[in-house]
Amino acid sequence: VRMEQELRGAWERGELSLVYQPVVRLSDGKLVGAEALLRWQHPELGMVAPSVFIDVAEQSGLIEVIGPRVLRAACAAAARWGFEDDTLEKPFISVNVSPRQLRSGDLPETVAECLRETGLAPGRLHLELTETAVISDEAHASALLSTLHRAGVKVWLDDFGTGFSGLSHLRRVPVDGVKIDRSFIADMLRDPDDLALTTAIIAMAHSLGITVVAEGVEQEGQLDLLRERGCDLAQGYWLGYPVSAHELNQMAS
Ligand code: G
Ligand code: G
Ligand code: MN
Ligand code: NA
Repeated sequence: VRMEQELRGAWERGELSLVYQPVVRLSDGKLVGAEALLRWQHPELGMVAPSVFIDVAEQSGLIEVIGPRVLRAACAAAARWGFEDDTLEKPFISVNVSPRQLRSGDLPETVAECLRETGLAPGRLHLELTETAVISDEAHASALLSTLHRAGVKVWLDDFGTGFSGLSHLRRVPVDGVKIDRSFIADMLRDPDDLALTTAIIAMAHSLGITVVAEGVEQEGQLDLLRERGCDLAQGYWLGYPVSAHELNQMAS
């Protein structure tokens, strides 16, 4: 309860901020996008882990206030990236959407509003939904995803592989990309099962025309193996830590 009270008003007090982690294309090593990650710097508690406070925000319903603000701030930052140079390929912005935001019904409207206000091209916005949230209510999720697609927004499944949704769900739920969960990437160099799973996800996704992102790449060996297996994009500490919007813009230009 204490944390919930602290979190209420944290945005107004300026304690919440966004950092942006680079996403790199494996074929040429170029930065092609970034994932927005929320940070909470509390005056006494210090840096509170997102895994802790996102959960509190989700349980308490506060996420329905914080979520749209995150979306707006991330779109506003991305709209400025590459602005100085028309010839540059402009990076996409990937924003995490929690299960509760997915269920709440006004997501398409919030998204449309943010795009209108910031002028960000819809195709540059990627929404990251967790695999488990999507498969737990497939009918609702499919309809919602179709609405978002009609608006030109891309949808990615986050933490892919952990929910065992597999091929059948990917066929029924229209997604543009999957992000292979970092637990698989962490062990792929020593655990043949994790390597086999990663390879299978890449092949399966590609057969459906879906882009594959590897998360949590921390070593060069992982990157080499992912490139060899045809993975499209990657992110992780080896490729770049989360940075400010300004720093990301400098990396992109
Ligand atoms: O750095 P990292 O510790 O930021 O993130 C931990 C978890 O918190 C991840 O599962 C990530 O998806 C989630 N997360 C980070 N930022 C946001 C956000 O803005 N909204 C939601 N819903 N989840 C986020
Ligand atoms: O579930 P979500 O993918 O949105 O999680 C993103 C989380 O992963 C963030 O907490 C981010 O800080 C963290 N992260 C990003 N790159 C790495 C990495 O290379 N290794 C580890 N362990 N965590 C990472
Ligand atoms: Mn994510
Ligand atoms: Na993830």
